[in-house]
Amino acid sequence: MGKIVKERDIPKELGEAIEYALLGGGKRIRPFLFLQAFSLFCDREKEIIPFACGIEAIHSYSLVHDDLPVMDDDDYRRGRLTTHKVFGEANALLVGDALLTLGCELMGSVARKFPPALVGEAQQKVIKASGPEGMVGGQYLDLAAEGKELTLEELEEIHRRKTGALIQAALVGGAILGGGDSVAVKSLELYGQELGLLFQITDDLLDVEGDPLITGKSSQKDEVLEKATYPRILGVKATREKAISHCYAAQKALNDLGDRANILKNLAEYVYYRDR
Ligand code: GRG
Repeated sequence: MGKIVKERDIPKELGEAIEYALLGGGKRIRPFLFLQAFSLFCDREKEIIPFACGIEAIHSYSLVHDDLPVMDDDDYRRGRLTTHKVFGEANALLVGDALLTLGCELMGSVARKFPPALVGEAQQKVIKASGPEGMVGGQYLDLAAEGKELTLEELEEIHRRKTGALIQAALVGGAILGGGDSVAVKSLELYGQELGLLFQITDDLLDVEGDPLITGKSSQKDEVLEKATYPRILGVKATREKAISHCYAAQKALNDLGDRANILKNLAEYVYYRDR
């Protein structure tokens, strides 16, 4: 991923800010999911890596913008200062714009090696999931809900869009590009839906119970911003139980794919037990 900036004619300081935001030690779960789904059906992982990097670039853009003072106003991310704290707000806005557009470019670049129709379909899934019907829409609803009481259904809709849509699209995109049939794509879609909710629930739990030295970000932020969260609506114990049921449902969705899907099944457990 380090080559993304070096290989392009990007103004030096902007390039440094992009690298700071992109290469700052995230878990890289979305590109991992994409590559795992792809490799269930095709062994040309090396050639598809730019598409996976594109997904991570889009995810990183969303974090940079989310951390801005006009949004969640966070000083720390991934164990260090947020992009706007280091490079200034205007530059962080541009870094986010750059990562989003670079992400689209990177995904499209694999059309030189894979069937362009499949690349277009997978790319459309990821872009749609990142836009107003998905992540941007979820972020909008999330900001609008600050300080309000939400029902569990309303909370779930926010997270299905904000967190779940891109996770699901990474899996579906990988399966499509790898050549998976419609039944397999559907299984991964269902797995992604459950994993996305599990991911958000554990994110909420980490905000309450996590160690900032391990998570790399401030804790108790949801309470400060008066955000509706699973622990706030259900309590911590019932939230943990809900997380377990999504973990099992995610694993069950992959049963038809057999042992080759074991890594993805194990990943659901990793998300359940994660401490960062
Ligand atoms: C600004 C359009 C726009 C969207 C922002 C992703 C997002 C929407 C906000 C991030 C806020 C947040 C904490 C969401 C909960 C789940 C989530 C996406 C956490 C961050 O993803 P990780 O844990 O991050 O995969 P790393 O650092 O590992 O890449």
